[in-house]
Amino acid sequence: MKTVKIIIVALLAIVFGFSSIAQSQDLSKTTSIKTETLKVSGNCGMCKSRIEKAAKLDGVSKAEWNSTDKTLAVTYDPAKTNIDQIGKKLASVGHDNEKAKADDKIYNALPGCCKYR
Ligand SMILES: [Cu+2]
Repeated sequence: MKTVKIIIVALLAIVFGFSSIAQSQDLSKTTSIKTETLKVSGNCGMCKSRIEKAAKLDGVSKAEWNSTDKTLAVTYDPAKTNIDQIGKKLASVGHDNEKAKADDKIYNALPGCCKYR
């Protein structure tokens, strides 16, 4: 009877041990995800969808541009991308930002309503 009890206790310890390891791994996963804001120039709804689409690089889980204060809130995995890369990508589709400036050629090709300069 005593050995049965010991076996049960040992099994419970193993089960709890594994679940706490799994939990700590989940925790480290979620804490490594970063959310940052970046100033990004733009005007209208078209700019908003262009900016948000361009910001969705691999590793970016969320991108939301606020047309009132011209900021982009971006949630990403720092192991896969970084804010400089996101800034460069936004400049490549015509939107000046804190990290990079759009080429005049690309900027001039934007629709009239999107000319923010
Ligand atoms: Cu626009």
